[in-house]
Amino acid sequence: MEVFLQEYGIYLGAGLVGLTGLFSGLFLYRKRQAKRQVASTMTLGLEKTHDQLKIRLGELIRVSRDIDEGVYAHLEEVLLGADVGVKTTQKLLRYLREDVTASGRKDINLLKGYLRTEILKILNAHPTESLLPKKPHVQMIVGVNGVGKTTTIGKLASLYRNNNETVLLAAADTFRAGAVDQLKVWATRVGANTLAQKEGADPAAVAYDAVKAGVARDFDKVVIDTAGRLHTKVNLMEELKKVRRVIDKALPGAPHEIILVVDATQGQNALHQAREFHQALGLTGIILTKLDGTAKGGIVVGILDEIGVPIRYVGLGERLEDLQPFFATEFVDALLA
Ligand SMILES: Nc1nc2c(ncn2[C@@H]2O[C@H](COP(=O)(O)OP(=O)(O)O)[C@@H](O)[C@H]2O)c(=O)[nH]1
Ligand SMILES: [Mg+2]
Repeated sequence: MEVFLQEYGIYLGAGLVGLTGLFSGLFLYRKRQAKRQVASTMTLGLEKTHDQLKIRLGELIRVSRDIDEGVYAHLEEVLLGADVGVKTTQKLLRYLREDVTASGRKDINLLKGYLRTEILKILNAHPTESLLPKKPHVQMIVGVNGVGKTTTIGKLASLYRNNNETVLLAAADTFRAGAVDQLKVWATRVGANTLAQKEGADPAAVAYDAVKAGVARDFDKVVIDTAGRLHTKVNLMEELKKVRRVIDKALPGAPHEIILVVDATQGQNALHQAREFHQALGLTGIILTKLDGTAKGGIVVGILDEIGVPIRYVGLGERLEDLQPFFATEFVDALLA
């Protein structure tokens, strides 16, 4: 009997612990859901980077009194850890030292405020120029395989459609199996048109036809998807330059934008890609995707600073609405809040 009671007691205890766990789990889940409903897409998309920065800066602030040499050294580690990159980290630290010296205010509690100002200084150095509207407005989207070009084109088309613009998507990635169909699925989903030839067709010919069709049928936007990799013997950059030349033949002055898509989870590799594509093609904008999948969102600051090309949009998830225009202030606030 005693053994039975003991065992019963154990089960009861375990049951209670389990129930409490279940309820507190449910409570935390509901709380998180509520937070998600009020937070902006930017805040949610940058959650990983934000949380990491919050922990590491929080520790630094807790154990320090003034912004001193030790703080600069730690901050350097934190920024490098968020993939801001060596050059841009040095620049941020230099700005910070200058501001701290100039103001004479070293209280550690001012650190985040200083950081916000210095990051904004860098982000605002390369603003997006407003473009004169062209009809059709032709955008050529470039980038290596798997970074999110086709998905991003689908999301861009959705934004344009919401704005009541007519959109023609050109499937000039004729190399990758399934790329044409993937683009068509997006087009159907958002109410855009596509122009495609069969797999293996000449990408420049597809782009040419699309721009001609865009002019003839009076589309507002023509967005050209391109390949990220070709047969090894074909040089990607040379092929993309050819596509660009042919677009200009179809409509002098086009493409009006050449936008590079890079994957933020690739870190410093994304920076190398940006440098290479910019050298070859002269980029007008950059879109950074998959920021939701990394704690290294500092790459945004590094890329903007080192390449000097404006960030146009950021990809913060796989849903249609997860492509957001990039605004420096909103970005920094989501990062440091
Ligand atoms: N989590 C996340 N995934 C993304 C984002 N953008 C694209 N992807 C995913 O990246 C993968 C490759 O995308 P795709 O558009 O085919 O790349 P492409 O080869 O450059 O055309 C797909 O699974 C997309 O859903 C983003 O912002 N966040
Ligand atoms: Mg693709």
